[in-house]
Amino acid sequence: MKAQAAIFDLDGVIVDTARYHFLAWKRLAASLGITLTEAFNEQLKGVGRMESLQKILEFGKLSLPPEKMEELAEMKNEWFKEFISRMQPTEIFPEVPGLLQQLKHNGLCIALASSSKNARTVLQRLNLEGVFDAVTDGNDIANSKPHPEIFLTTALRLQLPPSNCVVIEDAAAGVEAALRAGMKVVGVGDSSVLQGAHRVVRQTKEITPALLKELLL
Ligand code: B16
Ligand code: MG
Repeated sequence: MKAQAAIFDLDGVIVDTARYHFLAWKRLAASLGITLTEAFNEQLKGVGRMESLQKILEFGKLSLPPEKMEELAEMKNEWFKEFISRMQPTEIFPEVPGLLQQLKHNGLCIALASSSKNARTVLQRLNLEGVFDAVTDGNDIANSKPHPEIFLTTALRLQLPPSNCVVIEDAAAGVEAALRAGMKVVGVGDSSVLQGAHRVVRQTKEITPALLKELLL
């Protein structure tokens, strides 16, 4: 059997930290007089911290000097860290531990690829450290999704060609990054947002080893 891997995004796929990112950005935007909508937030998912702030400022037609932007990004990160410091392992989407186990049983490697610089803290909070064969996060890359770097780095770490990898993503930027890396993608969420994904499911619980293996044939 050829070696294959399932590469999971973190925020919004394994746990709903996407909500915490949204709440922290919403609070920051409000402090600047900008109302952040859920629809606009789709553009922030999977995107790095500074790029997200840049998008929010453009949305609010604001331009700020780099030092002020650093300060605001730091403020948002402090609020986000407050949320994750209270996280419990019970917040993992309930079907995820079973799925990871089944995939391993089926001989697949499992990896995590998150744009977040806080990904390792979240894994610790969820008792998921050491579960993945490879972890790549925002500290390991120069270009965040939709650039393919995070997925290509993960494939290199797994010593697998990109064509042997399937990515599970909830963000439009993540789907684009995986496609640019030459991987198969399962989108989790709304198919109108996750355009280009080979398959789209509404929730992580609809993903089975059979579905992933079918895409890797
Ligand atoms: P941080 P993912 C992404 O994580 C989030 O979706 C995105 O909302 C966030 O801005 C980005 O990480 C950077 O996060 O500020 O913690 O470094 O979806 O790729 O797991
Ligand atoms: Mg995500």
